[in-house]
This record gives sequence, C-alpha cells and structure tokens, in this order.
Amino acid sequence: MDIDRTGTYDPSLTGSADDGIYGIPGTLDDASLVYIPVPWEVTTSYGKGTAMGPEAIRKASPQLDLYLRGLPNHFEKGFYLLPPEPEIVELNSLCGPLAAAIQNHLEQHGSLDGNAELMQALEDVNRASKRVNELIYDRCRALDTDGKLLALIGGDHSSPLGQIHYLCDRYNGNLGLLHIDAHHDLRDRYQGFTGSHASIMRNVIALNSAPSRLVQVGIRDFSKEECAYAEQHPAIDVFYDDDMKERLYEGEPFAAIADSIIERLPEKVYISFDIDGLKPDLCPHTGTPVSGGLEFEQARFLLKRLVQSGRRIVGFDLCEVAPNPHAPEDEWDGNVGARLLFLLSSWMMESQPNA
Ligand SMILES: [Mn+2]
Repeated sequence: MDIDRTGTYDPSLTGSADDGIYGIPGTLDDASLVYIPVPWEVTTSYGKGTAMGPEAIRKASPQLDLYLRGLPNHFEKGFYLLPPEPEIVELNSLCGPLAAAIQNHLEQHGSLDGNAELMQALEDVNRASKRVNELIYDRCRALDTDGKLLALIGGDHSSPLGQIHYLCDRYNGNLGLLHIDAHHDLRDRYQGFTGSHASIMRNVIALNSAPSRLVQVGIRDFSKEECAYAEQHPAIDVFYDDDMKERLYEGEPFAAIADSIIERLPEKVYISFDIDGLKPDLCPHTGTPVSGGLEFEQARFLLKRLVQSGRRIVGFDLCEVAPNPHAPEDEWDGNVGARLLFLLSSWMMESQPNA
C-alpha cells in the first residue's frame, strides 16, 4: 500500500489496522512518535476492560480521516504503535485474579483480617505494579535516547507512572502535568494497592523529580480526603467540573476558562488524559464513568490553545478507554479514543520547537 506523503492526504488510501495504527504503514525506525501500549488493569475497582483499550483504539483507528484543518500532516513523520510487552500481558493475567480476591474480601470484611494468603497476594500485586513501571521507564529511556516522542496508551490509569517518572527525571521536575479526569486519583494506597489507578497522581507527586505543577481538570468524583489533600498541596491546582460549568453558565467564555488553566502550567507540559474526563456518552464503557465532564470540542480547544500559548507537550498518555464487552462490533469507545489520540499526537508534534 502506498500513501501519498507529498500532497493532500487521500483518506481512500487508508489501509486496515493491520497495516499500522490509523491504517498507515510504517516502521519504528522511521517513526517520530511512538505509542507504548500498556494492557494493564489489575487494580481497577469498578468496570473491567481497559486492558483492551490499546487494541480497541488500534482497531477503530483506520476509520479516521487524517486531515486536520490548520495543522500540517504531522502523521507523515511517523506515528508508530509498539506491540505490547509480553511480560506486562502475563503479569496482568496473573495478578488480575489475585487483586479480585483481595477486593472481594475487602468488600465483605472491610479488611484483610491478617489473612496470610491475601497478604501475600497483595504483596505480589504491588511487586508486579512496580515491575510494570520499571519496564515502561526503561522502554521510555531507550525510545527517548533514539529521539522518539513518547506517548502511552493504557490500560488503567496506573499504566503511565513509568513514563511520567522517566520524563520527570529527564526534565528534573521542570515540567507541569495537565491531568484531565473525572477523578483526582490522589488516594493513598487505595484498597492497599500501592500502584492503584486511583493513586496515580499521589504517586506522581511523591516522586523525587515531581512535576512543578499538577493541574487537574474536569474533576467531579472524589473523596473528602482527596479534596483536602489537593487543597493543601502548593503544587496542585484543581479545575472542578462544577466550577467550570458555573463559570460558563454565568457567561464566561470557555476561552477564558481554558486560558486560566493554561496559565498555571510552565513551558513544558505532560498531559495525562483519562478518557472519563470527557462526558460519559463519549466513553460509555470506561471503568468508572461519571456524569458531567468535558465535551470533545472543549478538550480539543484546550489542547490547541495550550500549544498556541507557546507551551511544549513533552509526552502524554491516554488511559481508561475500554471497548463494549457485550458487542465486539461496537467500536464507539475505540473510535473516540483514536480520535483523541490522533489530536494529542498531532498537537504534540506541532508544539515541538522544530515543527
Ligand atoms: Mn478517572
């Protein structure tokens, strides 16, 4: 299959997902931007299926027309999806049942009651989480050394910790994290799991090279403790969904809200995007859907405005996309995920100094 890379992209030339993500053939060597898939969802607490997120996005991705008004065809510089790391796939299937047994026991009894088998299972799950982070960290270092831009597709929201850790180390914490999510993800050891999806930002803030700012957007489902933690932490800014909506209802333009978000961020920005930050009709099968949330267009506008402000996106992740478990032919979650992934990728490329 041949793609016209010189002129206007002809979407009729788009191939199948087996040719490559978005139906575009390419190689790792030729790619500017590399997607690391992380099919990992051991500690999810409500709906399951985010481990199938990368595959759902890949399958739906050839559906996109790749022309974006106002942007060059950045995909022509190569967007390449790696195969999943076999060890992560194996750890996910080994640890899923262990974590489920712990969660079931906690639901019935409130604690592990010193149950030796479950205490061991908890230790195993926590060790596996750590291992996943190390694998991703090393993979990121190798790709970065080769000059690739880094993007990660979860998995649940614990998936990107290794990548965030790597980039925080690389920039000595001299970056801001824009976190779009329905949830704070600031829980301390949720259900005993040190690597819980609900603790990712607590773990990020605890890094030695923690980002200088954590700006959370779309937040609307949380505990009192998380709220208090965010409030007292000098590096954290929160744009709660209800506050943003009230500002809109009182007549403030969304552009002003977007700018107030962006001005909290330093020049280098990492984006951690939980798909449930969007309205649930855009991600109906995600693990923890919450009513309210951002419109797709608001997210797109925020992204555009961020890059137009002169900030540079140094990496991103897209997490918690999950396909419809009851209807394999339903590609809606993957379709929205692929569209968002393509936008994030294109704007990240656009934000590079040499773009
Ligand atoms: Mn979330």
